[in-house]
Amino acid sequence: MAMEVRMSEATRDKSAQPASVHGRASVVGPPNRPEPDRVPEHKPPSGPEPQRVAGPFSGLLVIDLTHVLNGPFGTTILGDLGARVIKIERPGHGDDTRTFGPFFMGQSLYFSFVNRGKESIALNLKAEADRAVFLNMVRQADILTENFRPGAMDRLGCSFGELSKINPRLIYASSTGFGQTGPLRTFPAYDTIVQGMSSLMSLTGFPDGPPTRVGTSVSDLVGGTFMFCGIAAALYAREKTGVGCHVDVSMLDGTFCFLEQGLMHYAATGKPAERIGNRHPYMTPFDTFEASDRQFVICCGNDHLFGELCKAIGRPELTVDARFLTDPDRNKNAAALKIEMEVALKRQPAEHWLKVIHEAGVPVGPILDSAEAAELPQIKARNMWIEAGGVKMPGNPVKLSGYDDPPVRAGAPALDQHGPALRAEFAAVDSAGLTDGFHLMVDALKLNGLDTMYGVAGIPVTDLARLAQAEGIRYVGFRHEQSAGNAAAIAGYLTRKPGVCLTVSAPGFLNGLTALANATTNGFPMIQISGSSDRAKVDLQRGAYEELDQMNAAKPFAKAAYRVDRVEDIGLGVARALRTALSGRPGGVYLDLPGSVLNATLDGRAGARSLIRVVDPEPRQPPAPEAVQRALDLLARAERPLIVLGKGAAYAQVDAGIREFIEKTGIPFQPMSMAKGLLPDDHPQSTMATRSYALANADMVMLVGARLNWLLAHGESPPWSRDARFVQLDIDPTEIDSNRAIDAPVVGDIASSVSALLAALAPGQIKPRASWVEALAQKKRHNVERMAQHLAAKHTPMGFFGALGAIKEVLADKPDVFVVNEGANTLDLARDVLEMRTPRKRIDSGTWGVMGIGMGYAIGASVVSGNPVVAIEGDSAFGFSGMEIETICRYHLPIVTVVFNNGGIYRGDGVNLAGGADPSPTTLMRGARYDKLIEAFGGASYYAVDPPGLANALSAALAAGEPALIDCAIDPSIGTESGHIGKLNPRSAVSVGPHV
Ligand code: TPW
Ligand code: MG
Repeated sequence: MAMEVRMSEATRDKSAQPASVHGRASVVGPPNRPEPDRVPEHKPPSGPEPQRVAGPFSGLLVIDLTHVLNGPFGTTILGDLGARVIKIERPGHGDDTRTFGPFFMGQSLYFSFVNRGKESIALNLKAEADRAVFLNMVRQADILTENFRPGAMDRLGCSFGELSKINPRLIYASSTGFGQTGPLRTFPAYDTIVQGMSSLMSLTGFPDGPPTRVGTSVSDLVGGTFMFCGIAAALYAREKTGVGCHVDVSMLDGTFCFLEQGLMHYAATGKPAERIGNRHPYMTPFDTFEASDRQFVICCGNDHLFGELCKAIGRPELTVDARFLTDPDRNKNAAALKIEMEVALKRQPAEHWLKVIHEAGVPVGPILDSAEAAELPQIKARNMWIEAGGVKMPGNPVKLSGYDDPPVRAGAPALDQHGPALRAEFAAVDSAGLTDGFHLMVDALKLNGLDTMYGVAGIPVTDLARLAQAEGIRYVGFRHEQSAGNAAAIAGYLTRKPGVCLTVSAPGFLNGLTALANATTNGFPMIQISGSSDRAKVDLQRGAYEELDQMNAAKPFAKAAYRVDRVEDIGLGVARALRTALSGRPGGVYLDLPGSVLNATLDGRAGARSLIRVVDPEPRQPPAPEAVQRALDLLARAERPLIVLGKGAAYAQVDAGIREFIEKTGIPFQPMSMAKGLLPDDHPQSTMATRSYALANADMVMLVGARLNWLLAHGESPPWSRDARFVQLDIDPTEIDSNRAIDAPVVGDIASSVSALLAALAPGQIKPRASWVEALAQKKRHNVERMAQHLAAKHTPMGFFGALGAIKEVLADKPDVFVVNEGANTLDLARDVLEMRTPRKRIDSGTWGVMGIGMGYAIGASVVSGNPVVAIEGDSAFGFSGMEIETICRYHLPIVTVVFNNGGIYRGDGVNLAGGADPSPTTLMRGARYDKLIEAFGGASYYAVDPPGLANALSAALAAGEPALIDCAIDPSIGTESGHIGKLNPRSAVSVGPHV
């Protein structure tokens, strides 16, 4: 105590905190300020994590199953001394203390104080895949700690006996309330229970007050401390014996042996000791004393010091007082002595006495509150009030010469923060510590958050699909690879994470390749992973099973094609595929995996090291400031500006920014098909209902993530004005001037470009002419009225408009429903009729106008979102992927397929010009009942012949939330050949007979 005071004064001048320790006012430097009544998500600090500290325990691996306080306190010391501590927590909830206050910077300080520097993984030890990871950790661990009630670990099959079988060197430490043996072994224990039961509570407090709990959870902490001691001892023993042992410590044992004189008294007299306040039972004066302002402590251990003390406080006569001559005398008359001393002490403040008594050589010390203690220069000098993860907390109490004791340490982890990395590191290895290509592939995907796979199983990827599913990747098995690929592609579009499609060699690969090519064309991130045959045979064309040079076949159809030729390159292959698929303009990447690589083995640790977690796979690419300025200057000069929103704008997921730009500038906008809903279709600035007028008359066009390809007539006149000028926002510089001169290219990712435009936009800088806005509005009113008439048509058989009018009504109050759409008339008319209100809910044939995407897209959208899907399919379009309704039923997906059944491609009344029995090239089966198909798989079937019937069927199907198919009988004679793009359809110059 005396030393402490001297140190605090000696360091006062040098200290950045100009503090005396004796007054609250001197306490500077903010403590962690609690944020009351909130249970926030634990946010780990950003920035690089401080490295684990090197210490005497560096190299030791601790699996920490402890929770709450006692065990975590002990394992924190292990970590402070260099051990690597992996905290295993319950999935979803984690350590109970994560929800305990006080909170600071989004973290529970209760949790952070005793879990700093640890790694966290959420594992369910009852689930096979998690258990495999756990057992692999056990195989490699030095120490396992747990503080469950005895029996709990046994029930999990994780007793010391069981685990030491797979790792005899394992030190297994159990820290419990009452220990592994004895009648109370399974009793629940909390600190206060143990303080009471150990008698500590009866020894604490003043004689005239009730038994009192010590002001911290000392019984808990004692358990953790002794656990640490036990582990240290067991480590030393293991050096000699080569085997680990079971460390069994208890809070009660630990507290009991801390009772010191409480038990001495009982041992000597047979009577319990009594609580005596702050006094020492055998030394006097050794107590708290009252100065004029506050209490402080004097500890006087012998007669000589007593003499010095009396002189120092100006009461030398007390030394000759018969009541106080010897220590036993003073013990007997402690109360009287205290009164005599306080007569003097109360005349001066504590600060005065601390100095005077200390100078007399008598141990003396202040009584600080916790804020003062934390700011004590001595605490600082010893690195005992450190920073970890941005919060203040007590440091490492065990100092060792030759080892660093840094004042800034790694913080406590968020729940499962290190889960993906740890799962990869402790990937399944066999008993010889080997892993293989299958496992590495699964681990590489999981490490990068690729958690779903769409595919068709078979040689050589069956085990890959099986293992992926076992390891927690969702595997969705399809009937045809093209649909699996389409599902992966749309998943990529919706989530900005590449969708993964798994195919078998040669034919399966080729089936999937269509989807990969389509994804690339549409800018959807996707990875097709395909097994392939033995390279040695394929390359010499020796006729291998499913022989095909797949990588080279894929190249022209994908953004990139890679092959993994060595098992140790799997991590690299996945990393390259992921980054290529996502960065720049997203697209499809092919990854070739020869069967021989999948079943090649590798040392488990080397395998784990070979995996790569891709950092920032989709880096922002902000546009040049001058490009942004040029675009704004140009737009400011426009009289009749128009914004065209493309799929790229929808993909960017900067919906609010795009809306803000459009609304701030007042520029009318035209959404491309899949950008519908980015702003609601009924937005006053939408030109949906007056597209041709808008295109023909705009004098300035701003393309946002929309390419000037065939879908926009290559920017040519007509439909565009010859004099229109163009601004184009695109990630890919080669899109600029691809069809027409672009006056202001803004090359960058859409998110960055939109925010740069918003930041540079001056209020009122851009303003379309009122006459332009009014002309558009007028045209719109006219067209909307005309459309309403079409939609109200209730012919039987139904026309397209009648059917779509019914669907439009049912979907009007269901903005979360995805609309998937393909066909010719079915596609074109549904696009115009069905209003979209939320972004990325309309998915259709896209850039290629491809048929066959319907069921795959519907399944992908449903799997990633869980939302209901309505797939509106031409009868021809449906046929391309119709078998996937079995997939839909097998996975119970809430997808309602509506087949617009007009008996053919475009229409159902085609004529065989040869007059033979065969149907015409555009004819499909008359009167087919597609609803019967889904009955085979237990789905709900409906047959609708008029708009009210269709509306009822759709409402019922959506309400059920189950797979359903509605066959919708459409007049076979009203379709237009090629729908809205008939002009792209070459017609024979020499008549081939009557056209319909
Ligand atoms: C992979 C050519 C464009 S539209 C269409 C075909 C076959 C079908 C139109 O008939 P549907 O619609 O679906 O019954 P509707 O309402 O007009 O009767 N193969 C592929 N993609 C395309 N685009 C085609 C063929 C095509
Ligand atoms: Mg049709």
